[in-house]
Amino acid sequence: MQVAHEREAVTRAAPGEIDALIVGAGFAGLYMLHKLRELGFRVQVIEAGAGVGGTWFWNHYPGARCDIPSIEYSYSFSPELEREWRWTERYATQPEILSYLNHVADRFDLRRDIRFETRVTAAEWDEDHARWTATLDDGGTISAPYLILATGALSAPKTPDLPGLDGFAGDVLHTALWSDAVAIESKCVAIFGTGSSGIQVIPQLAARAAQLTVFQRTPNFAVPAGNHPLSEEQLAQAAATLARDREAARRSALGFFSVPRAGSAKAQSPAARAQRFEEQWGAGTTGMLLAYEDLLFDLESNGHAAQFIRDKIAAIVRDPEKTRKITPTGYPLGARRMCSEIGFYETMAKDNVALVDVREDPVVSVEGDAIVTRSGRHPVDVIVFATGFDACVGAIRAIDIRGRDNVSLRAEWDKGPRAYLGLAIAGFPNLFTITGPGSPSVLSNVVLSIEQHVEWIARCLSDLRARGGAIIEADADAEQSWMAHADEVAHQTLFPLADSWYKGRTRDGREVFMPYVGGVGAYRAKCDAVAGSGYAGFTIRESVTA
Ligand code: NA7
Repeated sequence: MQVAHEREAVTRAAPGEIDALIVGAGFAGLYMLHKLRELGFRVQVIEAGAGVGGTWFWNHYPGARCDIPSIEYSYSFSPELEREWRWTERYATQPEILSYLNHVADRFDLRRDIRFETRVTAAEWDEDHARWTATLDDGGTISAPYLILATGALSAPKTPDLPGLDGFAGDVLHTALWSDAVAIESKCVAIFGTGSSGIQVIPQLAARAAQLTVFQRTPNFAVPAGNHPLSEEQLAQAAATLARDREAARRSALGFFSVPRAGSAKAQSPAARAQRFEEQWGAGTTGMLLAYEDLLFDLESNGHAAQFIRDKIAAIVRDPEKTRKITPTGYPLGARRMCSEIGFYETMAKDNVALVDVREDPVVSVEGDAIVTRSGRHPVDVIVFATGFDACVGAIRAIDIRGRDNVSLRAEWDKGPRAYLGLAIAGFPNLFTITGPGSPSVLSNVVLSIEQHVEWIARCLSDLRARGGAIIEADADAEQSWMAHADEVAHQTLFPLADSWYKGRTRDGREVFMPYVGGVGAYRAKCDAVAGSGYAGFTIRESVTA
């Protein structure tokens, strides 16, 4: 009834016009489209890929898999969808997640409002007409009162600028832009990067290549993925408690079903600690971090957990030189993204796998058939970059966004990424960011965080529609206070002690910790309170066209 009533109140846009433009058709864009359409808005999605899925469309390197349990890393908005989809493994592979997203697109008939293989290159706010006009890479433009960036926090790939790379005669791949057409079998392969993607792809490459050379910059902590097929019994058990688990996750710190175990690592005896760590070692990606509730807050406790993992690494890798290079030191466990591994450390121990630490033996140049480091020459046929993303802000910065008075978002974010609640940016009216900087995003179960943002934005647009299509803009002082608060809560944890992609950097070198770590439950309560109060921290103006 409520939806039908809202449909009657649909906007005043002329036939063929749209109310909202969404950029991106990954988890965020698909649900945003569905939600707005359900509320009677006319929506157009622009997607660069040839299909839905966003990061899960592009990231199809061998071994790509989610490191959050599939049942948690899925939509909760439709109980029917939850009932009919059957995950086959605890941690879904990329093909399975992509099938899921394709199923969602079909089930909710989403494709008819998505324009594929089209990229938004620029977007400009027109104050006189209260609309955004986006420029597309096919030369067209499209305009709408509201612009929603569902561009993903990990979707703008980064490639290092190695001297001589252009002259390399072999194949070059990036894990985020994979091509199965490149032959790996019996080749000499080089891989740069040992983050989540590198750690997943390395065992797959080593099994097929004649020789694999891993160029590592910073060693990461990796724990056994603990993956397994999901039995009927396990699925039934999960289904029985799903609604309750989802609700608890929404109110939790990180948005997961599992929560940290009580107690402090440093307060326990070495024997009790070792036993608890052993129990958590096989408990999946977050297992070790959930061993004690103080691990992300107390350096001494954290040190015990870190040492436990270092000992495990040494026992698997054995070769003393490789162990020395691959063992993470100098930053707290969990302060950089925890990686989950299936056979990574065993692979690194193999004879056909070499490890170059580029911090002690830097790359000098790339030649036609080799990578030359200070200490020698490494012949290679294929170079794989597992060098990650311009995280949290890269995909937004890739669009030339101009707000009020033609202010450039890129130039503004050069002074430091900022967004009020990670949802809206002062100076950029009627623009929304899903999982933007200053929201839990990558330091939470991101699907849960996406759903929360989509639902908040949908509520906001409905409220604005009820006011005749009003204009909303974040206030600069509210935004500044929010970012200061986000920084303050980050500094109550150990996260700032590591150099990581969670941090953005300003032009003058200041660090900005981008994800909000004050807890997804507290964050949700804040967002709900803001909306409930009539959007405190925002200015709402009547539309000039009203
Ligand atoms: P990450 O986690 O950003 O990892 C990128 C890796 O590439 C990391 O180890 C980098 O080292 C390394 N890197 C970057 N440049 C170089 C050079 N020049 N030489 C050697 N190594 C380099 O990206 P992923 O794709 O693995 O994972 C991103 C997220 O996607 C992940 O958390 C999942 O949620 C999915 P650095 O640490 O910068 O020293």
